[in-house]
Amino acid sequence: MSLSFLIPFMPEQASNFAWEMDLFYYFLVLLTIAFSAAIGVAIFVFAIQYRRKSAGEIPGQIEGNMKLEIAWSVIPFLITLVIFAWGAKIYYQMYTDPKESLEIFVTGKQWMWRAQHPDGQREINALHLPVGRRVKLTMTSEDVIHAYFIPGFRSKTDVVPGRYTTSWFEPTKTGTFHLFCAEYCGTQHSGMIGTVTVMEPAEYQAWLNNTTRDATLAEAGAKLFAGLGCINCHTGLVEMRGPQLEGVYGTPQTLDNGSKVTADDTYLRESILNPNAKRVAGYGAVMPTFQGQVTEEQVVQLIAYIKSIANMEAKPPAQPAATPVPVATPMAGKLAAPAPQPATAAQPKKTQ
Ligand code: HEC
Ligand SMILES: [Cu+2]
Repeated sequence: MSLSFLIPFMPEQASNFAWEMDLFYYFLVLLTIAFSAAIGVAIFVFAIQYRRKSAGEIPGQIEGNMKLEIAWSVIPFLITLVIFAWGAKIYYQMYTDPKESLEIFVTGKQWMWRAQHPDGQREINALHLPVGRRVKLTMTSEDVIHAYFIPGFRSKTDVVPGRYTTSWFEPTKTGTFHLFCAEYCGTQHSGMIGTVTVMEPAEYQAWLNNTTRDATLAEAGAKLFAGLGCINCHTGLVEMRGPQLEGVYGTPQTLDNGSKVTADDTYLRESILNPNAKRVAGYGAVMPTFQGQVTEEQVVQLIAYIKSIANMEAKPPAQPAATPVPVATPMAGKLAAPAPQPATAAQPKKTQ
């Protein structure tokens, strides 16, 4: 349903949310006009009708009117409830992750937008998307608060340092659309703009194929996992100082204070950047912080790697063939423990 012909100032409706968002907006505008007009007219009518008609005139006392008072309390109350319920419904739909979606990671940084596609294609101040497919954005910032705003999609989400925010939409039209930063973020805020290009699925596939990529996010993460030495503590051997990370993603973790948290993106990010904030039960505070050593994009890659091994049983690194991305072997010589061997005892985490 398109109502854009009614109010020509709105941007093109290019996502699944756009028409309802616009309808809601028009509803609010019409409501505002109706009340403003009614109040304006009443002011004039009353001013004329109840003006003082002769000097010394004493107006009659008005003692109140129950029916009138109930009406002007209950009717606006019902109207505001409609605004609330409708607004909440739209909000709930927009911020509930769809089951199946194309997942894209976005990082904001003074003053540019970077995006990473699941297979590792990256772009700056641009976003290429297929039409008719649900897209979920997971976003974070390297510095200050930004906001990812695509007016054509009626989609605007804050991008906050230190946490992940998500939003989703389904582009319904091919074409190019504006991308803005909608949160004042410094001198060149107004230049933090780009284009969103929505293409037919086949064209999108061709774009993916023609865009250079070094590695998928998970592959890049696996490289970092070895390069940064995570592997020295996280290979799943009993002697290892850190917990095994296979099967961790999306599962509840018991912390040393007894509480439980789900290992989602935010938890994993914090585990890497501020490991002591939530310490896994049964382990010492030996993990160094990687704050300042990895960019947000690299954190995303590490998380993608940890996600990629989510469905795997923890295995001693003696069978690296079972890992999709072989990372375990090259660093084996660096292990502090004796020669890597299959685990023979229960993992420390399991003893809790
Ligand atoms: C010196 C050893 C060491 C290194 C190096 C290390 N970690 Fe850890 N890591 C630990 C220990 C010990 C824990 C458990 C205690 C805690 O939560 O801080 C842990 C916990 C974690 C957790 C939470 C796991 C869970 O089961 O909930 C994640 C995720 C993690 N590390 C990722 C990494 C990544 C990614 C790297 C490399 C960038 C890394 N670690 C480097 C020792 C290490
Ligand atoms: Cu910005």
